[in-house]
Amino acid sequence: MQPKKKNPSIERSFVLVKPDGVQRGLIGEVISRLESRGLKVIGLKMVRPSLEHVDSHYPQDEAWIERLGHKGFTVFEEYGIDPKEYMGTNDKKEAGKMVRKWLVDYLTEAPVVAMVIEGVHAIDMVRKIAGNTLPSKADIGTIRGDYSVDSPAAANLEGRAIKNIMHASETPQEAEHEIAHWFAQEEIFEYPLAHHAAMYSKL
Ligand code: IDP
Ligand code: MG
Repeated sequence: MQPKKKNPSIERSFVLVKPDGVQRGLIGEVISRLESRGLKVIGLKMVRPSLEHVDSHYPQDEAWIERLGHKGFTVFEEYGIDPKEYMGTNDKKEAGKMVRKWLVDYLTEAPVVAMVIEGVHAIDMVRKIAGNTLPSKADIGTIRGDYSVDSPAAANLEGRAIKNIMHASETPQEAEHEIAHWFAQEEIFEYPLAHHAAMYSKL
């Protein structure tokens, strides 16, 4: 098996508080949940992104688009909903394309807060703190599970993206692309966190 990352102790992830998170006053809650687990904020800003900027934030490849269509279909299958009746297609790629368009519209509805997060296993840790993509499936105790119950069963019927408070990089490759896409080198800061000595060093 290929190693997942070279040095998980100084991994970087990219986080966005999405428009619903900003509009619901959850910026502080998201940051606080990341910080309280020992993750370090090394870049932070509020942005009103353009459609083009959000469009090139998300992958364009067919496999990713099909996966996006697939996520909703899993819920439809579970509840015996016919995707064709619900959103006009049985094709995952076609559904994925529709969802991607809704997603780009959603992320440009209001300002977002972009962050670079650093720490031990930062990518997997941030995903764990965020919870499942679909809030209806996210565990209680995760941000998405605690602050939403949205589901493809509601969103796809209305022709909109699932509102799930935050975005978090899924892989080191995604993180690298997203950090470079949203942050200039000089907007990322190196500094020591006082409590890291207590958390990680040999006493
Ligand atoms: P992630 O945000 O957990 O990484 P992705 O699969 O990368 O999940 O999907 C990107 C975003 O697309 C999700 O966060 C959510 O806002 C939206 N989304 C995913 N699946 C659906 C769907 O079936 N209907 C509507 N929106 C969706
Ligand atoms: Mg993703």
